[in-house]
Amino acid sequence: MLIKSNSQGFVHPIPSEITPLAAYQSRRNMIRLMASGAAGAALASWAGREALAQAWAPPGKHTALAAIKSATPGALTMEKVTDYKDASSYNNFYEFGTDKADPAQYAQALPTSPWQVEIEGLVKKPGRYALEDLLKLSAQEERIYRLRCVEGWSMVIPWLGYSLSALIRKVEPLGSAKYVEFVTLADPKTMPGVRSRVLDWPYVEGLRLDEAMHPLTLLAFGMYGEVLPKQSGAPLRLVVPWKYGFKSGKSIVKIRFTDKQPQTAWNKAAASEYGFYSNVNPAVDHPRWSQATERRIGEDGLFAKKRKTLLFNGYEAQVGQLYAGMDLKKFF
Ligand SMILES: Nc1nc2c(c(=O)[nH]1)N[C@H]1C(S)=C(S)[C@@H](COP(=O)(O)O)O[C@H]1N2
Ligand SMILES: [Mo]
Repeated sequence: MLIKSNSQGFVHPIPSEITPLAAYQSRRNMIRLMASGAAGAALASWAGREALAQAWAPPGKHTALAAIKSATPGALTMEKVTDYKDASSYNNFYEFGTDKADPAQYAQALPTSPWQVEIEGLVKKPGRYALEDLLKLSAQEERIYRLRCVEGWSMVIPWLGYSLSALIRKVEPLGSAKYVEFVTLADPKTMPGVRSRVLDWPYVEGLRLDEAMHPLTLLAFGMYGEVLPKQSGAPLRLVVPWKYGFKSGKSIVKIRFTDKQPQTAWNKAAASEYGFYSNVNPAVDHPRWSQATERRIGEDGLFAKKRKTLLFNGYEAQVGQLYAGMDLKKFF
């Protein structure tokens, strides 16, 4: 299947799609504290501070979100944000067990400070980067993104972070770098799931370099105006909103630049079910089930309708160009 190519060529994300709802002025924000003032500086440029302040609603209260206008039909910011309670208690983080409730229960023992991320491979500036330095690298923004799991559920989460591209530029990939591999923590002492062989640990994910550089690809340190809860991938994770959730690795310890397509944990586990690209695509079924619809977490009442899944999870205008001319059934 060929995707629609965008007549305007590459389109940067429209501000309304990634509206940073300023949590900063009214709420205690660990990230800002840690970054000692570096965060938040760029927030006001997108919209008036007043509007931002009004738009922000604390976890559990979302009515004000609808006030944010969007130029894109079905745009993200018009959707109701998932309750914090649901987003932090229904998780996939197999290092802590395969049950959705396991991460919230077992991840609390994970020490997340100090934390370092090793940058290696085909870059000019490899090395160990402390979390504090990564936090300061770019202004934090709040971005409301859908997270769509391959299991058929989705959530809408206000993430805090910045475009991964800021880090990538800083470490200067060599011309030969074509892919980025993300390696996450695998510590059998603190992660009970790592003692079982459900996956080939550590959990590894990967992106093509241009996907990793895309402004929508977020290096996230927080959500809902707070530091990430441990079950959500503290102290830092990726959020790649147009791909299935498993591409968004949690608790990252290594970022490696390579010239070869990385072997990812899910691809190793079941190559016919989980390809390298894993773009959200209603037209490409998982071999064991359809991917055409999704269930929004928090909407599972008796009469809750399933939602139609959108190509690239609704971010086609922003990311479609990355895959122009590619057969998405083959490169699934
Ligand atoms: N390290 C690690 N990262 C991971 C996973 C995991 O098991 N281990 N699960 C992935 C999957 S399948 C999904 S859907 C999302 C879930 O993120 P959430 O629990 O914050 O909703 O995390 C992804 N990142
Ligand atoms: Mo997932």
